[in-house]
Amino acid sequence: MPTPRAAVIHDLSGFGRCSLTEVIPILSVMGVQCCPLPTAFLSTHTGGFEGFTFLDMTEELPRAAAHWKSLDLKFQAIYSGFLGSERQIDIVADFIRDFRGPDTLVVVDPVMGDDGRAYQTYTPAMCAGMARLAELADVITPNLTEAAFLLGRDYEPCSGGGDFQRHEARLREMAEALSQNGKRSVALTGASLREGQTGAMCFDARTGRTEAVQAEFVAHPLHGTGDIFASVLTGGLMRGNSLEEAAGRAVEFIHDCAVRTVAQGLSLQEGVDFEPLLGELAR
Ligand code: PXL
Repeated sequence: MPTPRAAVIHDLSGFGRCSLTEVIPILSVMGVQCCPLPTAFLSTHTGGFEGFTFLDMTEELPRAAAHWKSLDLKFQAIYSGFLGSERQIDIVADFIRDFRGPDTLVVVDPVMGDDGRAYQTYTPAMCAGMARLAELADVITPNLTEAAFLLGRDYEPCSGGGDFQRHEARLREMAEALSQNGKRSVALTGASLREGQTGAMCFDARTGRTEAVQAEFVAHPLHGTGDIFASVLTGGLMRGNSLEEAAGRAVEFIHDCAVRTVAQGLSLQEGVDFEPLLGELAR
């Protein structure tokens, strides 16, 4: 069988482990050929570093896409993440329309923010555009902040309150609302159903079912886990896993990486120390 191929539209941040520095090794070890279209080159990610450089690649994206079109390249998956400008919303939407085949899996990770706030480089217009882009997806992977932005609701964190029954009902309702009447699958990340656990609330458009996937988690914020989640999920779906299986794998992998990272006492900005554990994903 030929190696399946994914076009990945995400940024390249030199230091701090996120986006393409996570997506490429993860997809590769899962047996997927990753073809990156970098939306921007940054010296570091934007979460907690000051003075990072930012090279906007907006002009380059349609040029690279046109070249790929002239080569008649086909992709089994198109996966988008962090975008570098408002104009990139339409460019990525055009890319999806141009390259999507009948069996292409389109994953939009609507990267916009965390902890109730947009990332430094995201404008309100970009966030509104991300909601339009997400409409083209088969699967979306928002965190709770991004889900609130997409639904036009106030952000409500999972922690606190202690009423986990209410949390669970709320997370289920959010995942289903994000599916737009069951049209697309949703893996809502950062969904905690019990103290000391976190994971994802998944609505699977194929089955119409909503299921939670959880793992025990050390209470410690880590950078770049959302990109790992969406990458492992995409790799799993491309291998034929169900949404729940693929999300389960992603949550388990992040759990193992988080334990390792916390044990080493790495700073939050350095991201998740995932490289030594990549072999787990090869199986
Ligand atoms: O992990 C999401 C992400 C991706 N890319 C860049 C970021 C962030 C989050 O801060 O800054 C550049």
